[in-house]
Amino acid sequence: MKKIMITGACGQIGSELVEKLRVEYGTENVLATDIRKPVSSSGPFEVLDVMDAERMYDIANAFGADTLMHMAALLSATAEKDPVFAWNLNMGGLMNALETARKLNLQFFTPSSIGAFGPSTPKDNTPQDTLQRPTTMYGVNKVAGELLCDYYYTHFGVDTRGVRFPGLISNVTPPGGGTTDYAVDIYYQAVEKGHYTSYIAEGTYMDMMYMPDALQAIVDLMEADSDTLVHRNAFNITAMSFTPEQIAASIQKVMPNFTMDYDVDPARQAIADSWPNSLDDSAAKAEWGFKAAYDLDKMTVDMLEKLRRKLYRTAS
Ligand code: AKB
Repeated sequence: MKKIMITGACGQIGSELVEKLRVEYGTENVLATDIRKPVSSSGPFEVLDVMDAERMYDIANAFGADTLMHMAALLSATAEKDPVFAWNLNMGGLMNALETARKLNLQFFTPSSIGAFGPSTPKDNTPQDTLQRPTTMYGVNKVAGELLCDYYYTHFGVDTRGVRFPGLISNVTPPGGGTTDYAVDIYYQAVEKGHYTSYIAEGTYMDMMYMPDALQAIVDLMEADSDTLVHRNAFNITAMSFTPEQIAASIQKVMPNFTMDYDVDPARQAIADSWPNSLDDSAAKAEWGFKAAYDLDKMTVDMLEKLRRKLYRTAS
């Protein structure tokens, strides 16, 4: 039976991951932790600042965890505003989590990102193994994190695993401080205002994925037979790649009156321009059977339906 501890459990991925894992493995077997207390919690919860190595170890030990999923991190746009803090939090938190995993012999997951690539990386069908010279602090953190996880596997035998997530789109917890967040905002604004002003320029391709596919990918990778994994910590995965005008066109199939214009944010556009247009995820498919269920139009239909229900319920 798995006993899973999650850091950053109130964040965009963490909040939904906790619920999914509680369904899969039982509520009492999934311990959520975060620096802030949630308004309500469906199971065990502890307040944890990931910079506090001793408390992280103590909580994992007392819970009897056999798995640690380290999700706490600053995203790309926020990291760029305070790079020193981003380095300290993203790398310090990861180091504390890896040390906890090493000392307690835990299986370990932490996400990398398309942000681990840079302008010199091949942009189309970006290979699994390729040039990684990112120009953002977030990217520097992600590359260092991938290498650190490899190191803990090769030197200490910690069962580290991870994926390079594209932009994640969800109707539950909004993201905070990412470059790909426009692809979430657009659905909220479509439902609330029928119009969206994009901070990402026309023609900018980025990889994306609907949250249910991202959560399933985590479960599948963690359940995969260790012997089949060659890359372990940094699998390219993707479900779709689109531009702002393509996601707008997808929304217009459901809401013909939806309109979009542009007010490009140079800071986030520069980050987007440094990232791939589309990833090659053949290694993830071959090594642990990764498969995404949602393409752009299927995701759009589901997002708009769920958001209409959610926003209507909130308003009433
Ligand atoms: C971000 O935009 O920073 C994240 C990511 C792609 O890692 N969504």
